[in-house]
Amino acid sequence: MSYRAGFVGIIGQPNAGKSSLMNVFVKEKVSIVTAKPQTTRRRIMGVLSRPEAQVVFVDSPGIVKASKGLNGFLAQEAKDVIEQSDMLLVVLSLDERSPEALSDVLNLVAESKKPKVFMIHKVDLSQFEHRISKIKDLVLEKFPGALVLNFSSEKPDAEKTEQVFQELISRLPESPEPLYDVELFTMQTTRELAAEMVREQCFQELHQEIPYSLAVQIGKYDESDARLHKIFAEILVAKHNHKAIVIGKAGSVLKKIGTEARKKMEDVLGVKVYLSLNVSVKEDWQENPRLMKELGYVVQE
Ligand SMILES: Nc1nc2c(ncn2[C@@H]2O[C@H](COP(=O)(O)OP(=O)(O)OP(=O)(O)O)[C@@H](O)[C@H]2O)c(=O)[nH]1
Ligand SMILES: [Mg+2]
Repeated sequence: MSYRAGFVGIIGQPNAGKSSLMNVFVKEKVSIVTAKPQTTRRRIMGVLSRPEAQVVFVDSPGIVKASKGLNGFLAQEAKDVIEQSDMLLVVLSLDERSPEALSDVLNLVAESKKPKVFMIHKVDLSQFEHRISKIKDLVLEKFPGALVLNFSSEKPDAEKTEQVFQELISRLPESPEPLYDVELFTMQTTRELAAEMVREQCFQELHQEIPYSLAVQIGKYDESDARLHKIFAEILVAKHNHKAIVIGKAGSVLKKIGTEARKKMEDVLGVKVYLSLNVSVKEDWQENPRLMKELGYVVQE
């Protein structure tokens, strides 16, 4: 078989396990994962290179309906991933209670003629086993003859993973060479990875609307000592009263976020990390196109 390479857009509802799935295939923690929906905010690429093929997974924000603000950006980002990928991996989770949410995903991908593989995800959740055939019927009704695979990223099985991989590469275009350096597993810079690790920890430690309305920016990133990266990160919150909550009593919450994020960075970056965190208020940044742009959530004005 000739060499193949291309972009596989991972599309699904919020919390369907898209980022977890990509991390399983890439065998690295490329994209952050939390129990809360809307964790992923922009496309994240993860690369799997093998002698016969290179698969560039493109993780995307879960599908939401919105046209403005941060949610508008998330919706647009998912649409752009559909448009710019060579094929789609459509993730339908067993723990999604709403049939409408599944239909929304199917309707959105139906607008694209690109090759598609459907995946019923989280099949380790045996209490929802009865939903497997229902979801499969829903897919086949709309996409007769489509390939529908079952998968669990929580308990990935090597044989199943290989099967999915083979199904994906058989639908990718032939390519004279890899698209990216075969040593790379993500296109994110260390700064971007570090910011995401802080955001992941914020999602884990904070509740209600706070994680959804914060952003993380890396100020200084000092790698002059190759064994100890010094990282200065700013957590931007949207409201004055959020600042005290993120800091916590005597700084306890911020300290926990910092300690855990630092450990994750050390794991992923493979170096010791000194992490300094600061919290500041940028009022309602997620409604403000200029501030959103500054934070990397690029929006058309
Ligand atoms: N039981 C089970 N849980 C899973 C599986 N895959 C992911 N999860 C959990 O589902 C939750 C959401 O996972 P993510 O990978 O962040 O989901 P996502 O689709 O990227 O979510 P957004 O980025 O918010 O759209 C996390 O708590 C994961 O641990 C799976 O195969 N089985
Ligand atoms: Mg995600």
